[in-house]
Amino acid sequence: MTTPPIIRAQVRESTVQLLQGDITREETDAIVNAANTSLLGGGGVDGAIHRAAGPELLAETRALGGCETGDAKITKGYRLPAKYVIHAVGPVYRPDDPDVALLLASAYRRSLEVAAENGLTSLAFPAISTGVYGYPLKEAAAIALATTVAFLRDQEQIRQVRLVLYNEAAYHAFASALAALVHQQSELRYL
Ligand code: AR6
Repeated sequence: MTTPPIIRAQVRESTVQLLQGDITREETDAIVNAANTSLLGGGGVDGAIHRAAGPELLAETRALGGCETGDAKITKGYRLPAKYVIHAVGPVYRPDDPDVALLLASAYRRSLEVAAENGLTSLAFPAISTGVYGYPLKEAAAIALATTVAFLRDQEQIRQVRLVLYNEAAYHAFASALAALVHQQSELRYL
């Protein structure tokens, strides 16, 4: 099985990249964790990040006192190639509840804000809430990309955002959502 190509788009001075891969290998300044409100670890990408970072990560997250859904908190990356981990809490998907879309957008926006506040220039996101939390990929991809592009349009600090999709279905959902956004927004173009 071959990995599909990296898709790149530009908004002002920043690039958005879509790729298939394992986020624990990313060398961006920070990787974002799809955490839960306890910040004490779990399965999915959260488990993979804690395993790759080592036990010091849990020692630091224990001291943070949890995190609200839709918010994000930063720690060091320990044994990861990334210097920092931004722990974001997405919503558990509930059909017909309009709050879930706002909370998912907030998890992306807060992660970007925390990265910018800490002077970082690059970060990598997984597809937050699309695993255990059950958010449909197509809707989650549209929210993730619209929120990221809107944030990048209004600032100069963050230069690169990578969406690291674990499987081909997620990669294709994000590729389609990006194509729709490029079509709608004149400031966003493929590289
Ligand atoms: N790299 C990139 N993406 C990954 C990786 C990886 N190594 N591993 C899984 N994914 P999930 P959620 C993808 O379930 O839905 C945890 O127990 C996965 O394919 O990790 O936000 C937490 O502690 C999916 O597309 O997170 C919470 O309790 C995406 O990451 C809860 O799960 C998110 O899937 C959070 O649920």
